[in-house]
Amino acid sequence: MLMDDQTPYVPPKVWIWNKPNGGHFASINRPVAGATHDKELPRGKHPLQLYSLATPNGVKVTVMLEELLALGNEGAEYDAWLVNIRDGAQFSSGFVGANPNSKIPALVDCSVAEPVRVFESGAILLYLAEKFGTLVPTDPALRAECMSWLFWQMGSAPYLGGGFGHFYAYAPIKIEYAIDRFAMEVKRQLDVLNQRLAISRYIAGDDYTIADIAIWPWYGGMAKGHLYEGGEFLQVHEYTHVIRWADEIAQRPAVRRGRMVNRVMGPLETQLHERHDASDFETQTQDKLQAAGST
Ligand SMILES: N[C@@H](CCC(=O)N[C@@H](CS)C(=O)NCC(=O)O)C(=O)O
Repeated sequence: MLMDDQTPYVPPKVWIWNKPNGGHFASINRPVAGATHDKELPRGKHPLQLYSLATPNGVKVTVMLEELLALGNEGAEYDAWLVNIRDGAQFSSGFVGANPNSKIPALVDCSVAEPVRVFESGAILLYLAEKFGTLVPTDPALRAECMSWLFWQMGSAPYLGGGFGHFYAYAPIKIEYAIDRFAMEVKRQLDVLNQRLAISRYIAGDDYTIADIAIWPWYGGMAKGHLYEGGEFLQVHEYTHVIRWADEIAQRPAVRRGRMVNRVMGPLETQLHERHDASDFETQTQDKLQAAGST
């Protein structure tokens, strides 16, 4: 690869963080972990406290919580607090306490005597599925299939987001080698899903599970051309079974609600910055539309 001055880059013996890299998230990337500032996390009235943002990883959890509520689990009532990662809110002392890895989503279960923190979206889905005894099969073979796809998603999505998305959409220079490498891998992953969904209604079998909830925001979003404006580039219309599955899931009322929570981009009627009550879906979005109309 050639740098701007056309000099081939030769890595030094020791990497030093001495310049901004110009990438989309350059201002929040650091090579060290831990808090940058003291700030406690807010806490609301519900058993579950979620600190998140409506990225694909965040949406997994809000969809899960809305599905649990739709199934009648009152204990799944939650406050969803907005963590604006572009402002570095993931580096507050409170957030680092909930997730030492400083990435949304993070959940704190306050329904137990000693609040339990859970981070990593896959771990949160599994924690909630086990807590409420639903959306994960109990039959060992079906459970193994569900777990396999859940962990497949957790291992695969970094190639889609951190690999393809980063180099195709966010990197300040277009590097053919990197884009080729990750476009190839993401197309292969989409084909894995397409072949699976050709023979199975849902990812883990006949029933909708946390495997669907984990995979849909990433690969459903990609197959529908919603991510990185990369739909045409990757010819995602070819993955017809993924599209059939993505469309079906998108129609679920809980999914429609869940994808709105902690959303700060897109049409105003799709944004619910914070969720503290089921009625917020109507009242807050109406308030926003009215405020926009009156300006
Ligand atoms: N493996 C993690 C990934 C979480 C993640 O990458 N979160 C991103 C947003 S999608 C984030 O918080 N980035 C902020 C940062 O990197 O500083 C999970 O699934 O929870």
